Amino acid sequence: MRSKYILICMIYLLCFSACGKSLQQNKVESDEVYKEDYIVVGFSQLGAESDWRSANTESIKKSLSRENGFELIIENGQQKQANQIMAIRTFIQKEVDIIVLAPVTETGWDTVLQEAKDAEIPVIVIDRMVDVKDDSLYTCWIGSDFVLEGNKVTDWLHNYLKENEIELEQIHIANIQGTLGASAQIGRTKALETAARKYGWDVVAQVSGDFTQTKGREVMAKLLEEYEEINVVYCENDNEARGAILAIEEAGKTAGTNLNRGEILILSFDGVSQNAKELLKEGKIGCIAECNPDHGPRVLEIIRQITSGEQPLKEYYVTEGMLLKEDLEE
Ligand code: GZL
Repeated sequence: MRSKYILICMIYLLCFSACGKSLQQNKVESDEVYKEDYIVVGFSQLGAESDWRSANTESIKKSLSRENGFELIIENGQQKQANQIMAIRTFIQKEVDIIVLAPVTETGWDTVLQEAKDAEIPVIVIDRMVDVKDDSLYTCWIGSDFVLEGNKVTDWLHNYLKENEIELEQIHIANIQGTLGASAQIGRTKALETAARKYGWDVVAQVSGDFTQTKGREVMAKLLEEYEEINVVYCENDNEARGAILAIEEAGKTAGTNLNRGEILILSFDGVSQNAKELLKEGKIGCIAECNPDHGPRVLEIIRQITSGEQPLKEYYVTEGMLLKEDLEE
């Protein structure tokens, strides 16, 4: 009886160790397969402050998917550069294959991008630009021409004033800016300032709305208290525009396109959310310069180039248009 018991135990132990080994082996193999078969990308996204940002994140997630051969690690910087720098350092420690960076502002990246370069990890910058001394610190950039976006809006305003025979002295512009130091804010503000000098427009105030609806509403409420005469608001994204319209209506005024009837003309950027398109259709926003969030496909193409040893171009501009009420009605 005892020998039979010992035999059963031996058989059990043999089975267990064989099984255990193969499980362990599978785990090692699966880890190796996991690591070898996927391109590991660390994506430092600046935040989730706007509809545009959410669409941008979704575009990257869709392109850098498991099905396409990627393991994507996303870190949300909550609009703080320190968080993004920490994320990049974590990606370096994890020895990711590629870093994608959507920088909150242009300056302050030299040191951490040098660390990525020393670790031989290519960095693809998307959306806003980085302002670094040595542009070999990043492989390439994909984004928009923010001054051109601003020029489209100021051209539209200039034509609107002409067509409606509105005198120069009649308009008083408030500029609700984006996050100060962000390429989108720098470019869009520059376009307004250039046009204001060229046409002699009165810009009564420039205040940052940080690209959010909450801040846009807060800033607009304060501006209305301080400047009764404001009748044009140049918002640097749709979320700020939505906030500004709420504040205008809470102050008993009307956002619209008939300045001669005392309405306040809202100008904006992005054109991503359905809500912004509705406001445009209703005439609460006069025009929206499109800002294309769909960077995923281009990033995918660039990573394919990098991993096959090709050198991508240094800059890629996404295509963008203008959203007008008449287009949406069609
Ligand atoms: C523009 C992008 C801006 C959007 C805002 O490319 O950086 O940041 O216009 C977003 O909506 O917050």
